[in-house]
Amino acid sequence: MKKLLFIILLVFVTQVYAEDGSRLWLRFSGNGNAQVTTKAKGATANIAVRELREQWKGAKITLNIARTKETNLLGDEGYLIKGNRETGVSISSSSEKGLLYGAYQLLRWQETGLGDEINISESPRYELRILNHWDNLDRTIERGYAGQSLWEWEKLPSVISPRYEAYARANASININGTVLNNVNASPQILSAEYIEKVKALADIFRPYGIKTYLAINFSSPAELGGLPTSDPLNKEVKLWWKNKVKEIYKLIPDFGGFLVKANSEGLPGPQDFGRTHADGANMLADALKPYKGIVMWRAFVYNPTNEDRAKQAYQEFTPLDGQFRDNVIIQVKNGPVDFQPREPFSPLFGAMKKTAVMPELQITQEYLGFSTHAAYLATLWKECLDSDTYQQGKGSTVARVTDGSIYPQKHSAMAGITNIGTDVNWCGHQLAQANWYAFGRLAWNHELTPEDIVNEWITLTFGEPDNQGNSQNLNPKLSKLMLESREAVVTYMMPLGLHHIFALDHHYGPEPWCDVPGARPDWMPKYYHRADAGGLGFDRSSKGSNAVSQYHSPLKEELDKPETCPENIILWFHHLPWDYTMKSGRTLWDELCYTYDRGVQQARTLQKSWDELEPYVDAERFREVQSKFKIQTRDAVWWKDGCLLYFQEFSKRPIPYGIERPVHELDKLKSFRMKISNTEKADINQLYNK
Ligand code: GCW
Repeated sequence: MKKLLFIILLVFVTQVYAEDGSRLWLRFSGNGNAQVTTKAKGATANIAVRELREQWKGAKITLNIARTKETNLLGDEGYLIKGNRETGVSISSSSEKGLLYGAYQLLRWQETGLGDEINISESPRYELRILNHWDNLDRTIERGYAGQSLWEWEKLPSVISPRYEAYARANASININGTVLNNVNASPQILSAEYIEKVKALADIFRPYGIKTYLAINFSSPAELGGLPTSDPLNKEVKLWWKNKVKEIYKLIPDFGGFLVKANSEGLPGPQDFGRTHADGANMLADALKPYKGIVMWRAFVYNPTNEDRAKQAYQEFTPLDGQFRDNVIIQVKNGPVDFQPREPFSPLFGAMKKTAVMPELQITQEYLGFSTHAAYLATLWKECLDSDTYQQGKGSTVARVTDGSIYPQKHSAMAGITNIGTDVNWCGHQLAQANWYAFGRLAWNHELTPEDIVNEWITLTFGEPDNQGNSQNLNPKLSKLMLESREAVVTYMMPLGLHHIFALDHHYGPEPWCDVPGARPDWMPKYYHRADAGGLGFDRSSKGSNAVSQYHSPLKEELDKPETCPENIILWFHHLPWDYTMKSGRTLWDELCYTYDRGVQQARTLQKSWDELEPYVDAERFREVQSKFKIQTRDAVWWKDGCLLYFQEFSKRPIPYGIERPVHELDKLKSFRMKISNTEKADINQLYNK
C-alpha cells in the first residue's frame, strides 16, 4: 500500500514539474503569501492582486488607481512602479489594466534580478497589440504548425477549456491587448448567431485580462449568410445588414474590437467585385462600427496575376486612396512587399501615406522559416523592418515611427502578429518558438527594445533563475547567442543575397526553385522570383527593370537602384546580376552564392552544436526535444544548399568551388521528391530522409 502511495505521489510530482514547456515564460517562483493591498475591486485588478500575492517575493505592495498628472501622461495602459523590494513597492495607473501590466512588469523585474530599487514608468508605443489567428472553424490552422486551433468551436459556448484562460494570461503578461480569433480567409459562418454566442464565451474570458476580441470577416457575408442578392458596399440593404450585424455583436460583446478584412486578395471577395474601391469597402464597415468605437483593420495584401511586378501592386492600389479612409480604419501591411520571406526589404507602403493609419503585420508562425521544426528567433527580422528608414520625412523616419503615429498623427496605432499558437503542449510546436510569441508582445509594447534585451529576459523567465551552480549565467549568454544568430542562419541556407519565394508550391517548407506547374499562376512559381537564366540570377526591380525601387523615397531609391550601393544581403531582390558579377568579397556571383549557401549549412551546424553544449543547463525533457529538431534543421540546411546550388548550376554552368562541401544529394531525386503535409499542416519531415 505504502509503495502504491509512493508511486502515485511520484507520478503526481513529476507531472506537476514536468518540463514540457506548457508553462511558457510564466514560471514565477513566489511563496504564495505576499502582502498586496488595493482599493481597486474590478476583475482585472483582482488578477493583478492574485498574481502578485502568489508570485512576489518582496515586501508589501500597494496598487493604486490614480489620476495624477504623471499617470494621466502615461495613458490608460501605462503604469508607474516605485519603491524597494525590502521596504515596499507601489504600482499606480489610471486603469486596472495598467495595474495588471505593472504587476507583470514587477514580476519580470524580480525574476530577471534587476536589483532592489525600482523606479519604472512605462506606456505603450502602439495602442493596439493584436494577435491574428489563422484558425479555421474546423479547427485546422492555415500555416499553423503547433497542432489544432485552441478554440473548441464544437463545444463552445457550453464547455470552456482551461486553456482559454491560460492563453489570456500569457498574452496579458506581455501586454497583448487584442486577438482576432479566426482566419482572414474567413468563413461567413463566423458571423452567424450561433458562432457569435461562442465568440462571446471566449470574449468573456479574455476581458478581465485586458484583451479585446476581434473577428476576421468575409466581405460576401451579406449575400452568403444574409441571403441578400449582393454584397456591394454602397448598396443600402448591404449597409443595413452590416449595421444590424454589428449591433447584434455588441449586444453580446460590448467591448468587441472590430473587424479584420482580407478583400480582393487571393480570390477572396471584396468591394472591387462591385466596381468599388478598398476605401468604399472599409468605410462601409467602419461606419457600422463607429458608434461602438470599433475599428477596421483592412489588409493591403493584394496582388493579381498581371504583368506588373507583384512587389509593386499593394502600393499602387493603396496610395491613391490616401485620405479617403475613415479614422477608425487602419491599413494592415505585411512587413515586406511580397510575403513574409526570410528576408525582404520593408514594404514601401510604410512611409507612403500621410493621412492614413498604417500598421505592420508580422508573421510569428514560421510559414517560410522552417515551420515549428527550425529554430528561428524572429525579433531580429522584425527589428530589421521596424528600424528601416523610410525617409518619409527625412532621415530617421523609421518604419516604427511612421506607424506608431510619431511622424504623422494617426487616431489609432497598431501592430499585428500572425500567431504560432496551437493545441501542442508547449503551445508553439518548438520550445524555442515561444520566444517569438514573447518577442512580439514586448516589441509591440516598446519597439525600442532590442532583440538581445528581449531574448535575455525570455531565457531567464523560461529556463529558470540562476541556481547555486550559476547555471543560468552559463545558459544565458550561450542560448542568447544561438537565438540571435538563428534567423540569419535560416536566411543563409534557404534564400541568401535577396533570393525569395523559391519554396515548394503547396507547402512552404523545402526548396523547389525548379517548380513549374503547367498552367499555374506565374506569380506563384519560384521562377517568377529568381529569374535564373544563362545570363545570371535575380529579379530586376531597378529603374531598368520593374522599377519597384521608385516606390521608395530618396535617397533610398537611388541606393537600391544601383548594384554597387544596394546592400548585398538583398541584392538579388532588386537586381538581375550576371554570374560573373564581382561581389564585394572579390568573388563572382556564382562563387559567392556557393560560399554563402555553404556558410548557411555551417551556421546550422553551429546552432546544433551550441544547443548540445547547453545540455548541462537545460532540463532533460526540453533539451532532448529541441536537440532532435536541430538534427532535422541541419539536414534540411544541406537539402536547401544542394537543391538550390545544383539547380542554379544548370544555368551558371560553373563548377562548385572546391572550398565548399560537396553536394550529397542528386538533383533528380530532389526534384522528384514530394513532401506530403497533413491537414493541420504538420509536415512529415522524415520523408526525405526515409527514402
Ligand atoms: O502567405 C500567404 C499564405 C496564405 C495566407 C496569405 C495571407 C491566410 O501562404 O496561407 O492566407 O498569405 O496572408 O492572406
